[in-house]
Amino acid sequence: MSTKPMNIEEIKKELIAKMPTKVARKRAKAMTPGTDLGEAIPEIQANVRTIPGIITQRGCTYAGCKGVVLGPSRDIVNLTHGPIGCGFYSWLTRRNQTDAGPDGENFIPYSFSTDMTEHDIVFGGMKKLAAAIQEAYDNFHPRAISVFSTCPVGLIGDDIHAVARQMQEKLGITVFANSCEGYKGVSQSAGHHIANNQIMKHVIATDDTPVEGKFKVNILGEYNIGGDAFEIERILEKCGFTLVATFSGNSTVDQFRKAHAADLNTVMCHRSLNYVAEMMESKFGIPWIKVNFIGAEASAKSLRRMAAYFEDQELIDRVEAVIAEELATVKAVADKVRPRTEGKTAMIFVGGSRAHHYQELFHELGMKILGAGYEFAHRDDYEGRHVLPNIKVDADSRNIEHLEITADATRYKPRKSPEQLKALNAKGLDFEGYEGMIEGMGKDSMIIDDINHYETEKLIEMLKPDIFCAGIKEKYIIQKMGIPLKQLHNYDIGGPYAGFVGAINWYHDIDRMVNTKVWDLMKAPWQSTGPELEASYVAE
Ligand code: CFM
Repeated sequence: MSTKPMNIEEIKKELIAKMPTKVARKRAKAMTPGTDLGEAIPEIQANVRTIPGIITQRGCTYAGCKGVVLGPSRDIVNLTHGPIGCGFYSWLTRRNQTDAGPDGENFIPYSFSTDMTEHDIVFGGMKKLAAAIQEAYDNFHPRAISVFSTCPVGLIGDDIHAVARQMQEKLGITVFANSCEGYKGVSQSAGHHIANNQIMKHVIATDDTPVEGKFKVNILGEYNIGGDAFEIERILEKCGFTLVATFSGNSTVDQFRKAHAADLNTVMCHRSLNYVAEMMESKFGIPWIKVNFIGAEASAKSLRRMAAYFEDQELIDRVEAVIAEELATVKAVADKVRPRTEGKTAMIFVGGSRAHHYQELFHELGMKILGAGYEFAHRDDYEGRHVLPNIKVDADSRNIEHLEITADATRYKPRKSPEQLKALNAKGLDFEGYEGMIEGMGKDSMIIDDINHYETEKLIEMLKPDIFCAGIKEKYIIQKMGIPLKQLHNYDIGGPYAGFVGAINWYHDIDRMVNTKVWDLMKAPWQSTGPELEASYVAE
């Protein structure tokens, strides 16, 4: 299939044509064309409630807090306080990987839950929670335990923070709780914020042991899906950076405790960890820059920016040598694959950052993005961080605690003077900057926030992309329409896709997916001309 001429306004009209007037008006605000570079960026509606009855791709606040931000830490016992379903469905499905490390501590394969039942809902679950924390401690002797509340816990009012405080005192390890009831925000995005707050309050900077290393960095918002963090760790080590902590792929609680020893915070997923980045800047004086290790060119660019920050010629040279070596291997593969992928088309509707990041990898294959959107990102992830002051704080956002952070009395140490920051800025290091998705996507691309199943099907009917990227909830519906779907949450069984090795993996996987003949041969059940089984109700 080739690129069809598109008129975005017509597509938009068609998408909302059959919706009730009020719904159509609201959905129209969540749709916009992309822009060409340098053009004015249109406003898009984001981070507002999904219209009831619409089948959204979104997840819940508990998912964002437990599943996304804290779940990937390997030596914290992450305990779900709630009925068993929440713990069960957040168990290993995201494919965040871990290396058990020399201490062998790795709780990722377990699912910890208090398994609340009707009895606990009626009489309260605090005793059960205390007993579960004790049991986890007795069995595993973890360094830290983190508790996550699910919807019923919020409804009955269990004081999970009081239980955490009591158990911390009793056990002498870090125990903290997250009030991340699924309904608390409009999506998982609220859960990110809650987790950021609790990590900041209870873990970061609780160990002042010095960290050796010349060029110390943290990675914020990298979760080691399909082994991405392993590849990034490999590259950083080869370049000579010291990785103090990753939030939170393949991480340990000790790393979090010492994270304030880093001299630069690099933000991979802006949506899920921007709060910690900002708070660490205010509290410890650590500047942050946005990076992207999805895409070979993007990885090279990120490494160059990180090296530029440290202003050390030896580091800069070493980074250039690594980039040259790695890109040569990547390019050899890209040259082979590209003739088969050039001109093909893709759509990416996922999450709060990958729908933007993965455009890089498609461009490296010469593919065009017809449509993209986030599930739960905010306007700044679309329009750029400069819109932050103009974003209306509604009741749903106000529902999530905003921590007022001031400089730490003893640990605040600005890493660069204002003059140095200014000089680096002039060299292209935009501190605390993120340009968002819309800029440069092109006028002929469609951007839709919180896309629903109906709009997805309509969009596919109209534009017939060669591949669609989303998640498991969309996968088989879209594949029944004859379009291959690549899961960008858990990568199906693939990955890593980050860094240079990841780019090569991606080229091969996408080549296979867009060039297989199977989708043309396949007929949906209702298109079958073969014998058909018929049945009728006995009661008729
Ligand atoms: Fe950040 Fe993520 Fe994403 Fe996200 Fe997620 Fe994810 Fe995602 Mo699924 S933290 S916003 S809440 S990059 S789990 S690793 S893939 S929706 S685009």
